[in-house]
Amino acid sequence: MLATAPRPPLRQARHVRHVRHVRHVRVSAVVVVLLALVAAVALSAATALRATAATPLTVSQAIATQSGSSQTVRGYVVGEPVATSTVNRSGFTGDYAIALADSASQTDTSKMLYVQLTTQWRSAWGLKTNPGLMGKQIDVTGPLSAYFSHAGLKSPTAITAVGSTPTPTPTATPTPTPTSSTDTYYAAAIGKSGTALRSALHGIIRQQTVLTYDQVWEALKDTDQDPNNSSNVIEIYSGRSIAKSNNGGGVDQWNREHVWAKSHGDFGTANGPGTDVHHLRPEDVTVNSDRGNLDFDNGGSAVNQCSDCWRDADSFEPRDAVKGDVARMILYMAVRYEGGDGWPNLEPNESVGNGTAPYIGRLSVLKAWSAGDPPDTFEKRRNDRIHVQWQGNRNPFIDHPEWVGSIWP
Ligand SMILES: [Ca+2]
Ligand SMILES: [Ca+2]
Repeated sequence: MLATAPRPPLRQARHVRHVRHVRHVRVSAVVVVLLALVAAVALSAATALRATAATPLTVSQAIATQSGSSQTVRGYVVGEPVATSTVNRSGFTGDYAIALADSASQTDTSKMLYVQLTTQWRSAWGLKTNPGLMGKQIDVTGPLSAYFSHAGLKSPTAITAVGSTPTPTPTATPTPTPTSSTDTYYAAAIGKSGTALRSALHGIIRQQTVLTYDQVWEALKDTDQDPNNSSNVIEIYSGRSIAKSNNGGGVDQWNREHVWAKSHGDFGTANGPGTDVHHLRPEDVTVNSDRGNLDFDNGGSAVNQCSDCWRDADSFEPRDAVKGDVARMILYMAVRYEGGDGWPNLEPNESVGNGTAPYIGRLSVLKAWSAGDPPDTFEKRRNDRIHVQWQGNRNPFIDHPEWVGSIWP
């Protein structure tokens, strides 16, 4: 009986197991292939990253590659660029830029790459704060493009010392920014008043990058850009919008107006007060000439080509919309230039017709102008751009108009 027991069910069961086994093998093979593909992709990505990190450009390669593309450059810190052909190797004045070279002893600025230090990098990589960085080898990543009219790298995205553990990337600071975080910038001045406030502000704002007179053209094309037409700038007194490219000395072109007239203290256009963009503005060549070196006061006759501008023999009155701007620029100059650094001590006074003395009047009128025309979006953006992009310092009276009355009660 048992011998005749039917077998087919057993063969069927074996068949079923076989089929299941085959399916299992096929599924396993697919998983293995997929895993292999994932591993291959990950490996090639890692290899690519290693390749990028392992082969930074030399400084001379970076100088030859000013294409705007983001690259990592390895070089030695050799100084603080302060102008196109000037790099401080000691006596550092700010934390706004560093120069890199392929040799730690390099002194030829044409063999250096100028690296901009945007806000988040300054405390760790600026030479004023960290003079011991001189001669250190570092890697910097960022777009290779001109800075200070010189081969450069702007807005770095990473900076690391060679041979050290990478420091975490600080939170990127978008530009323009600082209006909401100026309390840090003014930390040494907050809570002070009168002469103590003035002295603290001087100590803060004298930390700046000094531009050349040529760089002022480029700076003004940024700081005074027409908000409604990025190809144009706004002329301060006339209020006209004019093509950025139409600058120069010809009739109806725009040129660089010194709101603190350069003859008042006779500082000219050498790097210093004569190139400080905080008081330089685009203006029509003829109107600029009509303002000349007049002090500021109310009254006079209408000025040609300048609606709502007035002048007489010893003073000039601009249109209402920029009266406060003019006042705050003059007061910035007064606190920025206190007789140090080889420059005259610029001061506002109650006179008009100051001529070549380092004074500009009339203070009581300027104070009234500041109160009557508070800072607007254009003026605040301008201050931010000068801070972030050009000079690294701010006009305190745009950020804190109330400080005018504290310093000049
Ligand atoms: Ca204004
Ligand atoms: Ca002064």
